[in-house]
Amino acid sequence: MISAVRCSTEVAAALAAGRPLVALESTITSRLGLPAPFNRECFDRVNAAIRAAGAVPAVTAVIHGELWAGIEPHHEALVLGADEKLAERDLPVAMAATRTGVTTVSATVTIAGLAGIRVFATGGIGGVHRGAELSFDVSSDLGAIARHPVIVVTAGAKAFLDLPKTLEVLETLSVPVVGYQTDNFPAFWSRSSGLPLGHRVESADEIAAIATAHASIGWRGGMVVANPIPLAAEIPAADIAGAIATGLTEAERDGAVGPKATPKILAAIAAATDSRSIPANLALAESNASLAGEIAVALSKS
Ligand code: PSU
Ligand code: MN
Repeated sequence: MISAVRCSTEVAAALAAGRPLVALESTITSRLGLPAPFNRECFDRVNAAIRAAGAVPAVTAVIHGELWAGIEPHHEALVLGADEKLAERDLPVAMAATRTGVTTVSATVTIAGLAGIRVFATGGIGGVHRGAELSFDVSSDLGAIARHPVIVVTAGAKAFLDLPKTLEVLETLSVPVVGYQTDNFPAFWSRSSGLPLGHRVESADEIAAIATAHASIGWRGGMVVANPIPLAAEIPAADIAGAIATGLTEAERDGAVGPKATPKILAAIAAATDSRSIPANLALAESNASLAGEIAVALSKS
């Protein structure tokens, strides 16, 4: 194990024993991702879903300048309450300044890759923002997924992004994208964006086989498993479209650009849907955690 990453007692033991592990990001379970008390509910549900699948959860965070893969129980309040969002490029700065912060998808795949954790569950990855042809706002999540050998389980990408361009950039970066029991790229709150995917898989075993083949051809990058939100929790695309438009307008009005854009848009969409977006967000995160746990178990047997 690389010394730049500290592991919780439980995660260190699981790594040493070759047990299945699933990394988790900490931005979604901070107030930047979900309002209290739903951030704690999300934290508890994703951790429980991974355990129920037979894997060990490894929440990633930066605590007093140290990168952690798996946090100790006494860190939980600090991590749930932290409000500095750290992407991959922020890690060295936060380390040198001994700061505490929550990890985005890009920071999480970095830490998971260093620790040797091969599966990661998030809610929805960042991607190409609408209007990126002018703003150049393309999440560093995409490049990080391409460079770190971690399977990312995600409910597509957040529907306020430009999903066709997000898929194009993933193609440019040679990131495999497979639909889990779906032919279409999911749109976070909705099961389908209507955008077809090239590859569909039916089981965690198939995903493990693809990851193993991927590594065998020397590629040291990750892949995306697109897992649609459970049907019962879905908000149909037509119902969420107005809230997305409101969220984007409010973020623009308030000048929320760069890393501040995503938290602002998510909060505005929650307000515009009378908080209906929140149970959907919790359900998709839990479903992704459960599938990630199954994939980790399948990988540990292969
Ligand atoms: N999905 C959510 N809530 C979130 C995020 C994703 O439901 O808060 C976070 C993730 O941590 C993701 C980040 O990596 O937003 C992307 O931010 P940006 O667009 O600034 O790269
Ligand atoms: Mn950005």
